[in-house]
Amino acid sequence: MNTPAFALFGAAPAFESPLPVGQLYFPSWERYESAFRDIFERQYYTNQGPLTAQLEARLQDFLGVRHVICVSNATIGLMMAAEAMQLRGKVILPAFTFVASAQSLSWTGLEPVFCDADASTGQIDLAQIEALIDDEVSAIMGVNLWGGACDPLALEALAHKHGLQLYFDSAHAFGCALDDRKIGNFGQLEVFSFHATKILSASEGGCISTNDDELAARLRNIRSSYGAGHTVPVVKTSNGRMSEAQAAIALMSLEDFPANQQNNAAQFQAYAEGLRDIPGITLTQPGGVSFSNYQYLVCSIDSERFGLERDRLMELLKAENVLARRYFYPGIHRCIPYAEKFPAYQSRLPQTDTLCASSMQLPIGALLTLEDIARICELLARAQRDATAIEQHARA
Ligand code: T4K
Repeated sequence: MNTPAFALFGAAPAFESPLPVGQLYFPSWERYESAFRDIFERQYYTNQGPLTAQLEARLQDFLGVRHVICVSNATIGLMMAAEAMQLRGKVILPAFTFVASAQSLSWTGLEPVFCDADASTGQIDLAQIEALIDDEVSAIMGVNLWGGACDPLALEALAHKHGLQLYFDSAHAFGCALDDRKIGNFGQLEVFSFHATKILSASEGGCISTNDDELAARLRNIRSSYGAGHTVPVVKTSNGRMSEAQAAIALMSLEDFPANQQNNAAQFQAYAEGLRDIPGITLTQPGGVSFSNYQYLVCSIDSERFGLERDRLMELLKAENVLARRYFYPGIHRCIPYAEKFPAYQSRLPQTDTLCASSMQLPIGALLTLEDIARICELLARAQRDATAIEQHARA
């Protein structure tokens, strides 16, 4: 049998340099230089400087929300949120999310209660939440995944019915909207990530949005151990301050958001067309929103129909310099410390386990062209056609 013509078996890789997943939209050097020269001239580097204040005002306008509190990253934003909301006992959240969602609870002394995911959307399975509610549960953390949303209106109704607090990890959902309401306006508050891999980037960073004045005041005091805004009683303070350098990058990124969203949408469409006729690959549409940021390109691999296991396919792509990732893997219920602490979840979250075993993210964002996407899709089509030979050679 001929050796399949893939880099895994010695052929030249399809791409000269690695194509990572992650948005990685950054401004030009000239724009950096000018923004950073201003910071240098002001000699004011952090703690609610003029750029951070400007960013908060612009984000409030953009999201249509009363308060935006910028933070140094979304993980600390989630920790601050749990503290400001004065949560107690247990919090329900999906197991199919980034480990930071659950770790924020562990840091604040709360116990995560893991809910299974909907197999087709990846979002929390709303039908399974009610069975998890008991007297110790004080809140639900919805997670808006992959440029889609987890039905925040239904979650609001559910939380209201049971007298629970509700907030959202919206790390993936900046700029998304549900009709005329932007993500950022649901529940008591929402937390966004401005990591470099997100559509709105501060390199590292994030923000909390809320329409609740009291919560906003508490969040501002928790964020800075030496105060910004008027003083309200809070038990714990932290350092979640955003630096002026982060704010400068985020301001430029916010300006670029419309163009970057359009670029993502065009790339997503190109993938949709290129993957449509390949057996065994299903593209996950960002559901639950009327406007998506198309920040992630997620597909699921049916190994029977495709002919290769997801992980073999990723190995093949990596050799071609296409750095596909398996977000999320494993489900949080299988991560330290939760696997040991709560072993009962191992058999209770079958849809999360299936998603972790089958989903794969492909590159989308600043570093790709539509031609690159056509080549990636062509690679995948060829991998599917040559699946038997690939498997035989990989095992040899
Ligand atoms: N909730 C959810 C649902 C989340 O997904 C996340 C984070 C959070 C909460 C917490 O948000 P933050 O505290 O991070 O603000 C990434 C990101 O670190 C993380 O933000 C993200 N979600 C998570 C899903 O993925 P990594 O370790 O996979 O990213 P990293 O740094 O390896 O970057 C991906 C690829 O991009 C690599 O191949 C290298 C490339 N890259 C990356 C950076 C940062 C570059 O070429 N240049 C760069 O500057 O975690």
